[in-house]
Amino acid sequence: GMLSPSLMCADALNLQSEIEALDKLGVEYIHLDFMDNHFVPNITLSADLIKAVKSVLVNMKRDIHIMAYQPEQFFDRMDIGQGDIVAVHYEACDNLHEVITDIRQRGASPFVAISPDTKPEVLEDFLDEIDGVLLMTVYPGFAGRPIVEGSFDKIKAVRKLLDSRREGILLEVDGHVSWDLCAEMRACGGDMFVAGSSSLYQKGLDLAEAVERMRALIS
Ligand code: S6P
Ligand code: MG
Repeated sequence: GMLSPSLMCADALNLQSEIEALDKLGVEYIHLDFMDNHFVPNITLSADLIKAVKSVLVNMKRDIHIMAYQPEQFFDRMDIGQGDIVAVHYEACDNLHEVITDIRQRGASPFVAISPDTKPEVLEDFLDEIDGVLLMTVYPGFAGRPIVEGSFDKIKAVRKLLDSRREGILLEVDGHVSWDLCAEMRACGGDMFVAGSSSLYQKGLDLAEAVERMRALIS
């Protein structure tokens, strides 16, 4: 599986060095949470910051998770383009097909995100147009939340749905991907794992060692 450490869990006063360290360790993605204090009751990284991240990346790719209504209004400000993953919420868009097309036309990879109370079947209409699904295993808005009950079964159900359509649609698991749970999440069929306060960003860990340990668990 691939790693996508969550920047909102990194040291907010040292974001550049945190990003560069992950990039040097060969981490695949940097997970960038954008919130509008409306779709979810919080604000984290700004669109300008998400744009600025681009300038320090070498091999790592942006994995942008937009928890906002009308996500398309932020695409220009984030400078969405080639190499980016952009996940927009099913619950936040009433024109989801158009939003997906917009992401694709910018050269980026569209993902659809679903919150814990949303059934996997809603994805069926979009599977031919997207490169992946972001499955929330906590209620979105905050780091450090407990896993939602039934999440393992939901990962399996989404995996089955994706595979029944075609090979290669990615399944990203976001929320409480902890040391204890990540291997099981991988076994259930996850491809990409958002690592936050319940794993890589626990206090006092050496980042290189933590990345190695996490890689072994999700391999
Ligand atoms: C939550 C956000 C997530 C968090 C992640 C943090 O709204 O979408 O990406 O950053 O869940 O990880 P943890 O281990 O604290 O849940
Ligand atoms: Mg996220």
